[in-house]
Amino acid sequence: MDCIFCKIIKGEIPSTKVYEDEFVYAFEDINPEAPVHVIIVPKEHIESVKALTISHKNLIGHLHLIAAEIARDKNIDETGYRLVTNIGEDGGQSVHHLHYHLLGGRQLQWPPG
Ligand code: D5M
Repeated sequence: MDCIFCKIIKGEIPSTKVYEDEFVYAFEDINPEAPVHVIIVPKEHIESVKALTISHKNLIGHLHLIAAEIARDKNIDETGYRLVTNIGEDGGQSVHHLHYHLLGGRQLQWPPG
């Protein structure tokens, strides 16, 4: 499958790994929008939140716990951070493998553009 994040997970495309376990892989965003910008993905190829089924319930809970752990490791959990996933064209999704952006280390603006 021609998916850039599947290739990153398999090590076919280099990445700066932040975290890995059986189900989840996290790496530094190639084009960071904040001092901390980590991409967190399930190893299973899932297109986006809209493709989730009840079978993914534990996986998504696990991924959120890992995101909070990475935020603690990056020392941004006291100041706060954002965990966001883009869905489809209007959502600004450019890579069609479910992923969460963990952003922090500066004051983030709301609403997003
Ligand atoms: O976000 C897709 C994100 O993926 C975007 O912030 C850039 C990042 N990206 C794309 N290719 C790479 C590689 N090769 N390494 C690290 N990060 C990458 P989206 O929500 O789909 O717009």
